[in-house]
Order: sequence, then structure tokens, then C-alpha cells
Amino acid sequence: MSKNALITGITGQDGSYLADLLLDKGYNVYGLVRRLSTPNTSRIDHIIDSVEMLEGDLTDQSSLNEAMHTAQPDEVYNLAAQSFVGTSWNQPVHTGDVTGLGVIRVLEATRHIAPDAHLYQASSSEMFGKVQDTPQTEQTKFHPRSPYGVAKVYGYWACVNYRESYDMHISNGILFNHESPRRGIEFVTKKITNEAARIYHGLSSELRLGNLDAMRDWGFAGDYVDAMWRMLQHDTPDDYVVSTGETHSVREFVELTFSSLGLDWEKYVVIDPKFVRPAEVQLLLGDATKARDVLGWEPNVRFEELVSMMVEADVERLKHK
Ligand code: NAP
Ligand code: F7E
Repeated sequence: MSKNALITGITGQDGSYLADLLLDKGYNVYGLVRRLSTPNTSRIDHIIDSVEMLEGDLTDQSSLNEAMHTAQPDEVYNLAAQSFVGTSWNQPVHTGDVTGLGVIRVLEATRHIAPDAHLYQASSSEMFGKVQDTPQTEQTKFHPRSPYGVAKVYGYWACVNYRESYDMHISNGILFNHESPRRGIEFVTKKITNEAARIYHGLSSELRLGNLDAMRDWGFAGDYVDAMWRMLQHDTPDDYVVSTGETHSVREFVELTFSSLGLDWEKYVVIDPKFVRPAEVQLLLGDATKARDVLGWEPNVRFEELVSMMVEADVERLKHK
């Protein structure tokens, strides 16, 4: 019999790739969608008739309970969050409510209504923040550097606590940055490839950025949702770093993007203090040995391929503008 999966955050980058993966595997997919003045389903329009949308919000316990009753999930993927680090300084209370407390609400709904479900929590390398070890592993201490990172640490420990308190099958994926053509426009990779493609087509003349020295371990979202699924198939719940093991600077991402379009990035990039954060995470580099050894997971897409995939998608999308 087909399994039921409930995905919170199905309209986001990861939710859309995960829904693709689970549908391919024959799951019945339920997606929690919050009410917006204009529905935002562009990332899942291609599968909209194959998934069941349930209205709900991570700030509203009763809607989560109702979604859990309807979906009767075998697996719950909690991907919903206020996920943009920059915004978390402007909306720290909202970020804490959705990204932090929202996890407890999902845990409570699962505990009371689907206690045997396997649950995945979207934890983040932002929890490492001011890194205490390099590379970062499951043993590295957390030192978050933003209200977003602080909220993710709360969610992480809430999951560990519910696992220990109630013997629930709950796993944290500590995912490093992962990107794709479906990435939100405000994140630096998509901002760079989108604006470079606009410049290439003569639609723009500059790209305004903040700190070019930040280093990130960037992977492909399509690879990373497979790691989420593998965690929930394992007999024992646990916490896993998911990363590529390579780190590159924002400057390198810019250089590669512009050079692939035959452009000199230095003619177009303007440093704007508006995009420099109050506290920065300077270096992230993950060691995913445990995910490889226990789950058999490995990334397929490397940095250069990721950049060209995103550039090509934006050049193609904008060519008739
Ligand atoms: P995303 O594209 O920003 O998607 C976030 C999703 O959460 C969207 O579907 C959004 O709905 C939904 N959402 C936001 N507030 C909500 C609320 N109050 N109630 C219900 N749903 C709400 O993020 P992503 O890149 O796919 O990331 C997925 C998860 O992984 C997030 O928890 C993120 O923090 C975490 N994470 C991401 C990365 C990464 O590099 N991508 C790395 C580590 C961890 P709308 O479409 O209506 O806005
Ligand atoms: O920034 C620097 C910025 O916003 C990356 C989220 O998915 O990954 C993501 O968080 C770096 C930072 O991602 C601009 O200062 C420079 O150092 O693309 P980002 P993030 O903050 O790493 C983690 C793992 C998550 O969990 C989050 O949900 O790029 N940077 N100039 C800039 N960043 C942005 N956004 N815009 C700039 O103009």
C-alpha cells in the first residue's frame, strides 16, 4: 500500500523537489499551504493535480492538527520556515514563532495524532554560525549568528528532546546551503545568476551585493531532498550533516557566473552596505561522512555544474523579456 507523506513548506524550493521525489516513489503527498492574498504555487504547478493541498500555518496549532488528521501521515517533513537569514533581523519575533516554535507545534500535532510517523526536521548549518571546528560535523558545537540561526537551534533541540521523551522517530538533517533554478530570488546564488542573466540580455546594468568574502558549502537541492528521504527510511532516527565537502566564496560564485556569460564581473558588481549583515557567518564547510556511511548518500552535483545549471535556467527564462 502507498505511504502517506505530509510536507510543510511544499511551495518552497525544497518542498517542490521533495514532492517530485515522493510522487516518483508512489507516495500519496499532502502539502501544507498557508493562506496568501495571491497563491504562490509556481514551483509545484507541474504536479498540482497529484498532490493534496491542506490549508494551514506553522503559527496555528489547530490547522496543523487538522492537516495531520486528514493526511494520516507515515512520514512528516517539516520544511516550512521563515528561511531568509537577512529578514530574521528585521522580523526576529516572527522568525522565532515560525522557524522555532513552529517546530514544537508540528511535534505536538504529530505526537497526538500520528505518533508512529517518521518525522524530518529541516535543521541548518546556520546553527554552526561562528564555527567552532572546520569542517563541521554532527559533533560541532552550535554558535548561531542570527535570529534565524537561534530559532533553528531551538527547533533542533526540540526534536532531540521529543525523540528522547516520547521515543518518536525524529531526525534532524543539518543541511548546508543548497540551491537550484527554483531557489528564492533573495538568496545570493539566485540573485547573482538572475541579475547576470538580465545584464547579459541588456535588461540591467549592475548587481548590488554585500560581503563577497563569505564562504559557503553549496550543493544542489535535488540531491539534498534524497538525503531527507533516506533519513526517514532508516530504522533508527538520528541527526546528519548533509553537504558537499567543498567551500567557495561569494566572489568565486560571481566570477564563475559572469565569466560563463563572457562578462567581466568587476564592471557590474557594486558593494552596497545595505546587504552586509549585522553578524556574518564567514565560513561553512561540512563533513557528510556519517550520511555517506549510514545512509549511503552522496551529492551528485558539484559547484561548477550547479552554477552553470542556474545560469542556463535564468538565461533561458529571461530570453523573451
Ligand atoms: P523556502 O524556499 O523559503 O520555503 C519555505 C517554505 O515555508 C515555503 O513553502 C513557505 O510558504 C513556507 N512557510 C513560511 N512561513 C510559513 C508559515 N508561517 N506557515 C506555513 N508555511 C510557511 O525554503 P527552502 O530553501 O525550501 O528550505 C526548506 C527548509 O530547509 C526551511 O526550513 C529552511 O530554513 C531549511 N534549510 C534550507 C537550506 C537551504 O540552503 N535551502 C539549508 C538548511 C536548512 P510560502 O511559499 O507561502 O512562502
Ligand atoms: O547568503 C552573503 C551573505 O542569503 C549567503 C538559507 O537557505 O543557507 C541560507 O542562508 C552568503 C552570506 O544564504 C549578499 O552575507 C553577500 O554570507 O544566500 P544567502 P545564507 O544566509 O547562507 C542556510 C544554510 C539556511 O539555512 C538558510 O535558510 O552570501 N551575501 N551579498 C549576500 N547574501 C544575500 N542574500 N544577498 C546579498 O546581496
